[in-house]
Amino acid sequence: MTPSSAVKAALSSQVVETPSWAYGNSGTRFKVFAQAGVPRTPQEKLDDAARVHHHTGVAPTVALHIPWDRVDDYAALAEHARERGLRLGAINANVFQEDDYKLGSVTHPDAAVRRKALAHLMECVDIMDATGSRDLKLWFSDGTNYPGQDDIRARQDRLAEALTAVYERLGEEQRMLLEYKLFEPAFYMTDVPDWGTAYAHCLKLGPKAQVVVDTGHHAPGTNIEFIVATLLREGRLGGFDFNSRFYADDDLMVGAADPFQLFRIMYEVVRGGGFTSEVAFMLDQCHNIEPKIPAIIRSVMNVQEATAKALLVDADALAAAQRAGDVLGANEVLMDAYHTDVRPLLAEWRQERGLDPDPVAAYRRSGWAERIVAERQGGQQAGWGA
Ligand code: AOS
Ligand code: ZN
Ligand code: ZN
Repeated sequence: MTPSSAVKAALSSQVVETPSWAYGNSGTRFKVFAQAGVPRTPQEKLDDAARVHHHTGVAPTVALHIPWDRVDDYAALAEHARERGLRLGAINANVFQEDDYKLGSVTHPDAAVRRKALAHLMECVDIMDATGSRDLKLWFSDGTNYPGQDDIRARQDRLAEALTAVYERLGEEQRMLLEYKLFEPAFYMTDVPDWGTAYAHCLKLGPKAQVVVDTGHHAPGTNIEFIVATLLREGRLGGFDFNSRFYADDDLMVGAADPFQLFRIMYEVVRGGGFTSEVAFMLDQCHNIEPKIPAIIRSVMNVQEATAKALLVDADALAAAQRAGDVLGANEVLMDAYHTDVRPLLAEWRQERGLDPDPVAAYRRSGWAERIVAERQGGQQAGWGA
């Protein structure tokens, strides 16, 4: 197996980006359960994110969502982050929460609505200029509920037109991450339903357009690691929205339902050379019933554990077994790494960095949870079930 020193060195280069909305109250379409002490402002979300980074050492960036994190002065917000050892990460656009978008946003049949949606996307790029964010993350709820409701091809043309306009507005170092999702809220046809559609648009746009894989956005049984391997081969994997699902887009803690799937995904990332800053490892989760900050710490640790196991895979032994057609041997090499308990290695890795070996326990002891409950009244809702 790969020596643990090499695994530890590789782990040091990993960054897991946490989403601002995971710190706020969230729920399902049935109920939002408010928690005591949740942030009231984008600044307070960053304060909580700083605790996650403080205890894990690998979460220095935070994704924002506009308008949920709207402020007057984005440069000042970036400074607030910097003062806490953080950077602002992806800017998530929102063209799904207004009445005008009932029939779509950038694919809407009415040009006036399309113009409004495009203006919001452009505003998000302006915000990126102010925050220094590299990535614009686009998820469109656009789609139709009934056959014949709108023209599938015309909607693709409208989508391409909007994406082209945004792409042309991007700065040299900025990227567009296009996220696909099989269904919901549209139930008959979604305009960006799968990686193939996202990839086709990105390919036409150019190299700054990349696909983002949200692990909760596929049909049951989909081989997500194959998609990851393919996108990496094509140089179009911009990042992940990590979360876990049992049924649909559950947005549960990553690795909760299927830690083996997470390992297989991370193995393809390692195998495909995707373990670089070009691939953004973002979380897209909501913590409706569990305490938020420790849940986010756990999620970051779950990503790290899957990564450590993937890094442990003995590449030479695996390649030799594959060349020899040794089906069982090859599978065993992979499973050996998966079954390794990497928790002691990660505890060591943390201690070497002056971190507590048990981040969740350290957070519980820190008194932060009690402090925010005492100091914050009337926490902010994340925005929707996300
Ligand atoms: C929606 O299902 C998506 O997963 C999004 O990534 C969404 O845009 C994000 O949760 C916040 O905007
Ligand atoms: Zn997502
Ligand atoms: Zn989602």
